[in-house]
Amino acid sequence: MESKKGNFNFPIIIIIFAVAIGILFLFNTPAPVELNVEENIEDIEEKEENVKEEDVKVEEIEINPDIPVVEPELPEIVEEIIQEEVRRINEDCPFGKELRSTPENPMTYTCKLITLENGGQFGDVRLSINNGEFEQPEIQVKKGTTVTWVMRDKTAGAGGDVPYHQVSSIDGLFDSGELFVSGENKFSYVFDEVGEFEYNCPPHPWMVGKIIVVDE
Ligand SMILES: [Cu+2]
Repeated sequence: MESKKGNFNFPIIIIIFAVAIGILFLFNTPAPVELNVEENIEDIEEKEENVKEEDVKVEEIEINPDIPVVEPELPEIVEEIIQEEVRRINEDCPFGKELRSTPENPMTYTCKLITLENGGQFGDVRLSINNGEFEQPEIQVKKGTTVTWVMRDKTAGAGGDVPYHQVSSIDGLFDSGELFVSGENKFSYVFDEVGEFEYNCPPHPWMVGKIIVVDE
């Protein structure tokens, strides 16, 4: 019985050894899933390092005052087109122009308004005085034209200034006296001689104008 028992136990011991070795082998071999996790962690760490490097670069650009900011310039040909347009506008508006620059159309303009009394049949030209200036400071008219200045400046007299404007010929040919915004607010003069006739507003020396009279 003993020998049989010994013979019977030997293969069982071999099997137990084999199982034990197998278990040890399994425990020593890392699972494929664990390997992938380690690789993923390394990838994430690398990406984080890249992101940190980019952040540092952006901060350097923001705080570095030595890097010049280059403003875009208009191409030379565009500048020439604009200057040509300005010349054309000046020719179109012999009595002056008002430029209005808008983002949609940078060259919008209107010619300054000179209204002709009686539809212009009698050659009468009406000019306005407003906003502390002669609004049509230089005009050209035909001989025999009546020019009428209309005082429209409601702000005259503000800040201790005089409450009127005046149309006074430099050569002493005409003088409107004090023109107030209400009451007698017009002054007319007939230009019967060819020539250039300058005038100003005595209380406001910066207000100047000129009437150029030409032959019919
Ligand atoms: Cu004045």
